[in-house]
Amino acid sequence: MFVDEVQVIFHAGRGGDGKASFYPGFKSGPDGGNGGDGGNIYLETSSDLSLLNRFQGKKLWKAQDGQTGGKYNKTGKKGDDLTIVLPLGSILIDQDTGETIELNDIGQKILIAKGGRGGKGTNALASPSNTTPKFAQPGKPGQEKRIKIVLKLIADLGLIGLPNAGKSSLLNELTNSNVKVADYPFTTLEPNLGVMGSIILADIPGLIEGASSGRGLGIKFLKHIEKVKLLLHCISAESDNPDKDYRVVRKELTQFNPDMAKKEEIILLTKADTVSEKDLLKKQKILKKHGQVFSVSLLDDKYHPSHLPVFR
Ligand SMILES: Nc1nc2c(ncn2[C@@H]2O[C@H](COP(=O)(O)OP(=O)(O)OP(=O)(O)O)[C@@H](O)[C@H]2O)c(=O)[nH]1
Ligand SMILES: [Mg+2]
Repeated sequence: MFVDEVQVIFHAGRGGDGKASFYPGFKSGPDGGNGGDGGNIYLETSSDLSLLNRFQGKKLWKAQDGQTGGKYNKTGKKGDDLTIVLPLGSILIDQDTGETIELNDIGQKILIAKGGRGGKGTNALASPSNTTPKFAQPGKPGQEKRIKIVLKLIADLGLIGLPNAGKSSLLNELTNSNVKVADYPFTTLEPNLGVMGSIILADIPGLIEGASSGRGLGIKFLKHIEKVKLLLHCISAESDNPDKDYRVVRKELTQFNPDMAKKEEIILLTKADTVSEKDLLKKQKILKKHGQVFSVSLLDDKYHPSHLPVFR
């Protein structure tokens, strides 16, 4: 199941207590060390959209506490930080303050919960007016944040088309993605993102006739590419009727959201290596009446998608 909303608690580490102790014998001054600071919790982005799944069974995420200070003015060890990876496009809503943060950038890292300060030990607390403090400071609690995470896809380019048109193969070829590809329809069951330099590419399950009234899977995920700047409409050169393929998908798109149908689109006539040059040109010509058409193939370098301006 594709998880796009979760509730979590981020609990940073508590600061370690300061130590109350004194040098033995003749030195006798206070020697209690400070407690170590609690670990922080950081959030980092990734293009893996399935990452919210992990929060379904585990709500509470804790960073390590700092350790208590020691004798001989030894500072306690700092608690380890915890870095949690979230999908690009995660919106964080603080359930107590209402504040929202959007994680829209590749490689973005933020501090979400700060660890508590370690308490001062008797050595640090000693002053001319109190040369032998009896008590050390306790460590401070770490920040606790109750956060709702909602996933919104933020791709720049969206791959659409009938099942088996080669959408996921293109995603894998052009980006860091490694999603499942197979020679049957509905291989892709959930959206995938890939990163190409600073451009984010989205692949969604194939659309079929009747999708907008609930058939198949793709329609459920169309909302995730509502914000893309450009649609890459994939049509297989293997098809006997590319014009019909084009119209089926366009009809579903329009019925889902007429605004989406107004979006800029280019047509990719995929798997160009599977037909003769003559057949390819014929199909390209048929599709030209709908807009710009580019033949692409992952197996024939002449048609490799990396040659296309949109991917450069
Ligand atoms: N010959 C050839 N086969 C290709 C090419 N691109 C993709 N394929 C094959 O086409 C089949 C379907 O590819 P996918 O990438 O899974 O297609 P999809 O559009 O993501 O399909 P769904 O996820 O079911 O919607 C796979 O067997 C791919 O290996 C190509 O350029 N040439
Ligand atoms: Mg696919």
